[in-house]
Amino acid sequence: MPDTNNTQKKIIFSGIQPTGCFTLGNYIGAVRNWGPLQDEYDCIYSIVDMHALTVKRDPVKFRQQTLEAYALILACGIDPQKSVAFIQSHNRYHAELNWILACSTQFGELSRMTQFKDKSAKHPDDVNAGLFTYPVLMAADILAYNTDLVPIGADQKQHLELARNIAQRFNQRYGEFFTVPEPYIPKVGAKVMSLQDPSKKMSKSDENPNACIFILDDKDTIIRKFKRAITDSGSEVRFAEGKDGINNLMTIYSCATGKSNAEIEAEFAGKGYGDFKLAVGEAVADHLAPVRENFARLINDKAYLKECYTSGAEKAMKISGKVVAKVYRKVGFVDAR
Ligand code: ATP
Ligand code: LTN
Repeated sequence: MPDTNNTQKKIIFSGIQPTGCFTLGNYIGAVRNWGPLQDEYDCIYSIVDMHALTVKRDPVKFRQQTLEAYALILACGIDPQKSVAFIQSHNRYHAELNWILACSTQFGELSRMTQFKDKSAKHPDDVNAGLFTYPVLMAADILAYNTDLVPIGADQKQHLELARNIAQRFNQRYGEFFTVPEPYIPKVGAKVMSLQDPSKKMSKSDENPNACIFILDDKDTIIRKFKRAITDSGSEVRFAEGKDGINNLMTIYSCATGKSNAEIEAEFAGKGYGDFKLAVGEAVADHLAPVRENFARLINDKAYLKECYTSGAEKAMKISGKVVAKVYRKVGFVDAR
């Protein structure tokens, strides 16, 4: 279990919102990289339900989605014995640190966040303060554990940069304290694009169901979605500037099979896009099959899930509680006892 005081290993923190089944983008860009890090680092992974509340949700469905997201990270290879795996709202220190950090964050810097601009344009009827201060809570998630590395997809780079700035500003104001975290972004697959519009990132909340692969989709559905994927008018399977659709499919195929672009080009030389799309669909479906099987087993074992997230929250509170207590002293709050 990670202990910020006496460990040699670097600390990893990452989170994912329980906003529905994970997409292939979430998986390739973030979650599938979490498991392999567990042996080398002290890893802390969270289902960030408080972040998900920035968009209106049906409470019954939201509770179910949070449990499913927790089961999904385990199905994707997070071992709750090796890592701290917990639900964000179970650890009140995130909200406490959020407030302190908000007081070291400028209105102007939050206004520049592209995710805020996109999401407020998408939900003009609910541009709530939580949506605006979302990145401060993300900084609190990360800094509460003195995290060294944060595995994320490319779209979260700006938020991570802000977390670094907040940490540095706090350190300047109150004396060196927070570790300034580094992003950990995969070289291949950091931004998986929509299958229907390869200029847009694949997103859980896309209205077009053919635009994204959900990691629990069955084999037929996966193959059908890839067959319908938008590609350019050419026919050669080759990674090239401007061929966003085929480049995206090659990236996905490479992540599912471990093959390089040169190997993929050789494999499909003389064959058309149709053959390639079918091969991508089959490779992805086979790659995801174990996740689907693990999930089916885990989601029916509510007692086990509860045991895991309860003990995860206990461990998370122990680590972050020490950090937040020190922060309270640093800013000058009177000791409570
Ligand atoms: P929503 O559509 O609900 O806003 P999302 O699909 O963008 O959600 P998040 O929960 O915000 O997913 O992201 C979880 C992780 O997945 C983050 O590290 C994020 O960078 C990564 N991620 C999300 N979409 C992609 C993508 N298309 N390609 C690569 N990584 C991605
Ligand atoms: N904002 C992230 C989710 C998230 C996160 C974090 C990721 C919340 N807190 C801390 C890494 C570290 C997103 O994917 N939208």
